[in-house]
Amino acid sequence: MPETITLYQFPRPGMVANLGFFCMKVEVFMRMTSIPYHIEEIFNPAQAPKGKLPYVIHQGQKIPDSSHIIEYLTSHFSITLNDHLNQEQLAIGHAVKIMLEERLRWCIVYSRWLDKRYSPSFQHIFLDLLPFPLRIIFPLLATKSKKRITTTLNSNGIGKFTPEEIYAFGNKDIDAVATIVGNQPYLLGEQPSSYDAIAYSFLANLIDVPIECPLNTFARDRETLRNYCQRMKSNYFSDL
Ligand SMILES: N[C@@H](CCC(=O)N[C@@H](CS)C(=O)NCC(=O)O)C(=O)O
Repeated sequence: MPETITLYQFPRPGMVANLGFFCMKVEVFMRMTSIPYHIEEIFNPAQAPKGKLPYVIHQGQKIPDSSHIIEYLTSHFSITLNDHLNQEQLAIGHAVKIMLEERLRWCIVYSRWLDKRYSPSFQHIFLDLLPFPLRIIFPLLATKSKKRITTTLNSNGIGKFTPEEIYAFGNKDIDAVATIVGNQPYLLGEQPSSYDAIAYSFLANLIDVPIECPLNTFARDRETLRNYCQRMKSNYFSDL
C-alpha cells in the first residue's frame, strides 16, 4: 500500500500556505515531519466527510479533522516531534491550541466574513482562488456562509459582542502567544513541536494576509511574531 498521504484542502493563495488555518496546520505538520503527501484542491467543504476541510486519504482510509489527522500520522509514521516536551510544555501547548482553535479562530472568521470593513478584502482574495464556474456563484455561496457563521457566532456567544470587543478578545490571544514565544525560536523552546504547526498557521494568516483588520495589524506590529513566522516559513515553506 502506498505511504503517500493525499491532503484535501482549499487551493493555495500566493501569500500564505492556506487561508484555512486547519488545512495549513496539517500541511505544516507534514512538512515538519517529512511525511510524503500530495495535495488535492477542493473548493467545497460540503464534499468532505464531516463537511469541513482538511481531510486526508491514506491507504484508502478517509480521515477528517486536523487534530485526528495529526494523531493518526504521529502513530502511523512513529513521529517523535513532541517527545522532548515535558508535562508542563504539553499542557501549555494544549492550552494554546484550544485558545487559537476555539476562540481566536472565531474572531478571525468574524473579521473575514461579517465585518463589512474588512470582509471585502478577504473575500476578494478568496474569490481569486475559485475556478471560473464557482466565481459566478460566489455571491450566493458567500451569503450562505455568512448566514451559517452568524448562527455559529451567536450560539457560541462571540457574536453577541461589538466588533471592538471581539477584536480585543482576539488581541489578548495573540498577545498571549507572543509572550509564550518570547525570544525562543519555537513556541515551546529551542526545538519545534506539533504546536508550532498550529501557532504558525494562525499567525501567518494574520501577518501575511494583506487585510488591515485590527487583529492582523496587532499581530504584524509584534516583532517577536513576525520573526517567528519568518523562521517557520524559511524552515518549512521557503517555496512560498
Ligand atoms: N475541527 C476541524 C475544523 C475544520 C474547519 O473548521 N475547517 C474550515 C476550513 S480550515 C472549514 O471547513 N470551513 C468551512 C465550513 O465550516 O463550512 C479541524 O480541526 O479540522
